[in-house]
Amino acid sequence: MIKICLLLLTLSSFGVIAAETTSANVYIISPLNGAELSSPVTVRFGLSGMGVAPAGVDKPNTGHHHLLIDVDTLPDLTMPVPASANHVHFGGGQTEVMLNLEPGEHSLQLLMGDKYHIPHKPVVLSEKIIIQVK
Ligand SMILES: [Cu+2]
Repeated sequence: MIKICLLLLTLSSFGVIAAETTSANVYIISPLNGAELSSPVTVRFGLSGMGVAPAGVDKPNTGHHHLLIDVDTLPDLTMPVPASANHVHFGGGQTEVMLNLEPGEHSLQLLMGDKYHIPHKPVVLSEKIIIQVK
């Protein structure tokens, strides 16, 4: 009996470890890195390993997208993502946006945040892409 309990304990602790280390992945489906396009630009958000839920909704392993536009320095990842023209929240659970961008080079990067807009631990951050707007 003790052995069975130990086995169950071991299995459940493995379960917890697996859940914590399963890394979610956020990425920009389109546009592609290096794309040259005209404004408005439709940006589509991709996510695997976790779900999208609106801000304020308490559901495990979910979050909502934040689009960082022309952000060189990441915000403090222990605090709610700031809200500005360069830090756009999709607290409704949206997975795409149409952006009006000035001609020139722009960077785009996605950052997931939890129900309080705080980045997850470990952080779920996309690669930064660079696009050219004509
Ligand atoms: Cu947010």
